Amino acid sequence: MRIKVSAPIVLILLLACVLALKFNTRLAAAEPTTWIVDDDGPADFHTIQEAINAAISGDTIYVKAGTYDERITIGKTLTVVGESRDEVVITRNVEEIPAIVNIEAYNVTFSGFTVQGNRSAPSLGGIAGGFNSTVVNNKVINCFWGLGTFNRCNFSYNILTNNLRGVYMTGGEEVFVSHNEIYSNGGGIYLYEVDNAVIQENRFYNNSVGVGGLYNGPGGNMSIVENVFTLNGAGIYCYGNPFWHLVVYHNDFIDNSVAVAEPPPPDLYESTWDDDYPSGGNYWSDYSGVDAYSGLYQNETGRDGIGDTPYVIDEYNIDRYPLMTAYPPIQGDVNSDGKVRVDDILTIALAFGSDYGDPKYEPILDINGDLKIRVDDLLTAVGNFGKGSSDPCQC
Ligand SMILES: [Ca+2]
Ligand SMILES: [Ca+2]
Ligand SMILES: [Ca+2]
Repeated sequence: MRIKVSAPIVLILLLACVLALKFNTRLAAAEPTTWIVDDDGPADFHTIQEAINAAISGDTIYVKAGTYDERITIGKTLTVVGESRDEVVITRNVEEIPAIVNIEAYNVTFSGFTVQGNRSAPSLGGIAGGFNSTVVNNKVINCFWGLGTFNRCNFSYNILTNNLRGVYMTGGEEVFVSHNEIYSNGGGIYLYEVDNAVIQENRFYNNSVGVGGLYNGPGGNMSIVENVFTLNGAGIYCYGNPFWHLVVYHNDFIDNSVAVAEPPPPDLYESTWDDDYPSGGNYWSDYSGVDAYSGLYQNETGRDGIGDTPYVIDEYNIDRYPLMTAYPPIQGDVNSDGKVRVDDILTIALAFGSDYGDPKYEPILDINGDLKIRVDDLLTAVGNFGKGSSDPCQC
């Protein structure tokens, strides 16, 4: 029997074959594609969202310099990268909920953009959402809030400025915020009911509040370490219900109107404002104590760079080992004036040859901590000669 095949069926079969081939080629290649976006030049696409729509998970979207007036939703695991943080601008003037850039997938990397909003549009967020996302090297300006509501995410090396709130998180967990420049915002970082956040090595200056909220979930930890808080209304502003466990050390609090506003009341877990001895606590520019003694109880002979009396925020919140100079101290700055000069070197030289227990021995002169003042200590100080400034704020 002869089978009759009509022309339309042949066409459909052919089309199916072509599509299958194309699909298989893409699958077989398994090579991630990089899609180029440019607003005004030759490129695969002229809007970022079109490129995202065309991409599959694993692809990269590379966005060239330009201004992109669009709301973006990233619903796939993509690397979305701008050519230059200052020259690739995503901007919206109208209210977008929740944000201009919305990350809705896992493991997205978003990097190299300026995201600019309009603070008069209520609730306009900068970059929102995400799980296990990496949001690095972006600049978020003039938004109602800059970065928000992330879980298990890494925010690093971003600039957040002129936002009502720089980082605004509610209900997230395992958040790592580091090396960001956070200035001239209403609130630098506001966290509500966030479990296990680490806020490390950021610089907060000229904000109404550096870090605020801190209304942790049950069992949560909040670590605030190695940050610099300068000229904020309040460095840390704690309010709401009691914390669970707040750990704050090796930060510099310099010339804020108040270093810590509304410190936490006592609760199940006490707040910790230092990292024990000799690691120490924080540098407080309004600390008025002196450094003449050393040791766990600050009653042993010799200076150690730690104030001999605690820095008392209130009766429940005490830094037992306040630092005499901004963190990290410069090795060799033995008179704790924030710089290494001739007087420091001379002081070490005068104690040269002494051992722990000798009248001339002081822990602060023993730079390598081997309980003796020798040539290696002197050489380290000489190596740092000239370092440091009389101005602690180099913003
Ligand atoms: Ca001391
Ligand atoms: Ca010095
Ligand atoms: Ca030594």
